Amino acid sequence: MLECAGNQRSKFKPQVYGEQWEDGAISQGIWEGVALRDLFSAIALSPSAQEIVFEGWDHGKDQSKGITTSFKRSLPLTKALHEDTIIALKYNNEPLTRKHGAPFRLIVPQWYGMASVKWLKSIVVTKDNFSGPYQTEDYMYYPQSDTKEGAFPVTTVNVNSIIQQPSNLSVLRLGRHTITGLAWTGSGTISKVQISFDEGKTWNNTNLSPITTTAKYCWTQWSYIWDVQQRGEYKIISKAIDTVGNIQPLEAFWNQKGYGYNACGELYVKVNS
Ligand SMILES: Nc1nc2c(c(=O)[nH]1)N[C@H]1C(S)=C(S)[C@@H](COP(=O)(O)O)O[C@H]1N2
Ligand SMILES: [Mo]
Repeated sequence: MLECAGNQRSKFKPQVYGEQWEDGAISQGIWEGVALRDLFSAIALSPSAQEIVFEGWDHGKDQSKGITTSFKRSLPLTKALHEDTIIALKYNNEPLTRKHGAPFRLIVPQWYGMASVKWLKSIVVTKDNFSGPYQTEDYMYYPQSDTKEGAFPVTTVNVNSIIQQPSNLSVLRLGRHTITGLAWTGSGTISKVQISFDEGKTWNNTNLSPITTTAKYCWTQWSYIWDVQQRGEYKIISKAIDTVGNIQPLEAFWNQKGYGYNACGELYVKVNS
């Protein structure tokens, strides 16, 4: 699973500037390649090594500074040498295409998409903390609206869920309906998804699709059979909980650049005949 840190940005209140993503800045597929850890086992890393810096081939002019910059980000050694941090060569059992980052792409499980640098040009080990703009200006949470106070970097994917079916604002008949959706997290796996029909006062457990041992870092599909016997307008909300104990909040953590939105999924339906 690969999710842009700006996914669902359009839902922040107050609204924030930037690409107005709804639910769609997320994808899932099979990434295959060489573990960085294996690459580096063939090379002796200096004990003073701190971080590994990854640079993509894409570049452009930074309007405000008038200089050419490339997409470049670092990972701390622990994350870079995680067993599933890979240099991907294949996607969904086929050679990586240009769109997906060919010829080589870093894939960093459990972190938001910005960490998975496409079109790799260089990999450099440093003894310092790298501080390029894509990890000190962008991809930072700024909790205040007009200052940089309290800033911290965007890393791990937040626990999250959305409702996929029925679609928002649809009109349903009385009787049984299957409510379905997805849940995902960057910490452990999803342990529970619950839905509420009363703004979160009471919660009902949903059925989770079984977690396979072969596929890691996937979203979980969930479903709930809803037998509705009363006409009316309903607001349905979904809440995911992961094995590390993270609980999806009713309200997202507001930040200036609109990263990491993870308020409970919500859906409005009308039941009328
Ligand atoms: N070289 C390079 N890699 C990059 C980016 C970029 O602009 N340049 N964008 C990042 C961001 S913000 C995201 S969300 C993902 C998007 O991956 P996708 O294009 O495969 O969906 O790529 C990441 N890797
Ligand atoms: Mo992104």
